[in-house]
Amino acid sequence: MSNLTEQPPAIRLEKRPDGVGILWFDTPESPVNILSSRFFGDFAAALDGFEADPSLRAGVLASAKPDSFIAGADLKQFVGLDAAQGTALVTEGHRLLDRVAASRKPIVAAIHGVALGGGLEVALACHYRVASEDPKTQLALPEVQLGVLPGAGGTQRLPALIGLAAALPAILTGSRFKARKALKLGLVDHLTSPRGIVDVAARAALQLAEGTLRRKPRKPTPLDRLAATGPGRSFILGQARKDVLRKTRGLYPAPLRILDCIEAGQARGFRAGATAEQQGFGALVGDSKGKALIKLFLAMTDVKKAGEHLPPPRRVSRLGILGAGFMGEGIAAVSMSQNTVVLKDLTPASLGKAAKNLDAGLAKREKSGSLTRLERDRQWSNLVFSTDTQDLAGCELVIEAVFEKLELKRQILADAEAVLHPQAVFASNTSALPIGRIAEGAKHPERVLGMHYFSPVPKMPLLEIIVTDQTADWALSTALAYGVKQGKTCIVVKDGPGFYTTRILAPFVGEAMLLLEEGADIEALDKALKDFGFPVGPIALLDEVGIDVGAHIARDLGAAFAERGWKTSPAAAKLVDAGYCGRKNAKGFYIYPPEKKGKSGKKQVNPEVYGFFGGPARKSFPAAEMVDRLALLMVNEAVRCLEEGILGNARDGDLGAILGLGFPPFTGGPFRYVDLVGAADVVARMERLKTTCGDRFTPCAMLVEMAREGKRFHED
Ligand code: 3H9
Repeated sequence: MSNLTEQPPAIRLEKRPDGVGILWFDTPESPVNILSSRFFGDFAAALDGFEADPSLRAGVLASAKPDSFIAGADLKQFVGLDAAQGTALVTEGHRLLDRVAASRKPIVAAIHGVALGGGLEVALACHYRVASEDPKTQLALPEVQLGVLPGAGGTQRLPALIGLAAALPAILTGSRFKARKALKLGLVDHLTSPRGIVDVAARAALQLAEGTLRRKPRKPTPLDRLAATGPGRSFILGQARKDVLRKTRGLYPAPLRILDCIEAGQARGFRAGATAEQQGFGALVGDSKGKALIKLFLAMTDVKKAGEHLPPPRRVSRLGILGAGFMGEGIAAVSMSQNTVVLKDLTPASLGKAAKNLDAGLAKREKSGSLTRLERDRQWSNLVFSTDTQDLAGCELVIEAVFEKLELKRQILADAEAVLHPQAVFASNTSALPIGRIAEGAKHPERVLGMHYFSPVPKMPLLEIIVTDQTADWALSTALAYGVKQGKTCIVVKDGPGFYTTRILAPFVGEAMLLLEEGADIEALDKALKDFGFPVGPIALLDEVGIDVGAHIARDLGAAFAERGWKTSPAAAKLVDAGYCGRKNAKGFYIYPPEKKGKSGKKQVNPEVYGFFGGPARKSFPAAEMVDRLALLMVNEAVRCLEEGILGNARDGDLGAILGLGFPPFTGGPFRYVDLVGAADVVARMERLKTTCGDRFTPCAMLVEMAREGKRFHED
């Protein structure tokens, strides 16, 4: 296919005097190389030139972009594809990469930077792979996370290269490999420095052409030997299928389809596997679940630009964290790679505990190879442990993570203001206390905002930033930029009871309590919501969050929204009075057996808690009814947040609910869920529940209007 516009081609062939043709990837008008049908056309044309030139004896595929090899297929293009178009796209990719693999002149991939998805598949089709030993170099087939499958030969060539047993987890989880690990797996053949990588690859290509270099075959592992037999292969694939079904509850079609493709290839050869892959890719990319996950990725990328219209952020060279508890320690863990971090607490004992955990975390990362010793030492030396407020002087950003008590937080703010520069930002990591109330007595309320992290901080991707009417744009821009540096997806919301995430979580958990009062069974309720797609059920979640925290929030938000029929069960408060705080004090809805060899045993319902909900006799509720009661309340509250301007747009609402609360990702979030099933359907289901359960199910005005006018929240 030829270039349709005046744009330069995405691939340029450089003919070197030593007989090596370098095919330089350089997707026009994109910061990274991305595969598209246009890219394939340019690639085919460059290959024609390479193959036809007798002076070229070998080839190298390299990127002209800084620090990135190929970021995979163009995800923006995927959004508009139906199944047939998806299959056609990857069939074209297959044809091209089969040509690379079958080339009589050896072709070597020079990988510096990310080689993701189709980008890694391009490298897999080459005859040899050289990678730079650089932290930016990362290799993965992340398609499963996007609800699709590796569609350019990955399900066939990866097992062939690294063995079935190693390939399965890599394709089924999409995990990224650094260069060293990739070498160990046999995914790449040689490591070098980023600087001379193209020359090293060219030398290898010539040696392959001359027959003086051969790929070293991987030493077979016991699992490889098992996979080499028919029954062994069936056993490994059968175990993988069981594992997928257990983890996904059958809700995600991509991993099962991936297993079908691998199985087809293993049983009937590369061609059969490739055909299954092309069909499977089309089916997944055309499906609503695949589309929702792709749009989620695009929304996460898009939201990184949220600060573009704001004044430039202030540089943060010193971050203060007040409170060295679990949250404060987590915030330090995601910040210490950036700058000096002052972790302040009242007692050396709490600082000592945090220091021990942070050190252990660094040691673990060094052991896993994700940190060098030097980097570990550098990050550790960024930490300052202090009991003295004076040490906050010079901090450009301070995040308090102390106990959820309004008076305490106000006092902490006043103490900090006494030593802080007037243009230092003060952030509260509260999950529900209104930021405006915390800032009431502040000397500089314009620099006060909320930075609501989720627990455990290093693992949870969301940061909810809360602004009041007084928060200055420069303060917001500084918090946003810092959140992105911490690797978080940041949404900005307005101040109000529970902000966004806590506000939509409260009726969800509250309804679960009411269902227990009506006689629902704890396990059946948790199972219903997990079968709908939440990662944990509402009751298990309350145990994790803390029943005391939940009761506190239910009381505050229940009071704030009582006039519109919010109903809260008194049971949570009674449980707290009886000493039930959840998992943290080993007294919750569930009994958690002690860990054995780092693994937790199966939790059991604590029968005593039914005493707080009318006794041990339980009733059966239809799963769909339980799901509707909880999930629709959450959806309705989310829409209300948009209606009231707490949320700036539906995109942020979807991101917040999925990344912060585990709303089923394949639905695309509460707003995309409404678009998927239709606002009229949601309103009708809520109206039915209103007649049976009460006014709290009144659909909000915005939902009713959207149902009446057949509108959607998202255009695409
Ligand atoms: C696949 O490959 C299927 C195959 O099997 C089939 C083959 C036929 N598409 O994130 P950033 C853009 S599935 C379109 O802010 P970073 C991104 O939108 C794909 N655009 O930077 C943004 O554009 P803009 C498997 C893409 O440094 C800009 O690049 N691949 C794509 O934090 C910068 O992005 C993946 O899943 C793409 N694939 O992170 C990789 N990738 O400035 C997805 C990037 O106009 N990508 N862009 O808004 C990533 O993980 C990260 O973007 C990356 C850079 C690590 C590359």
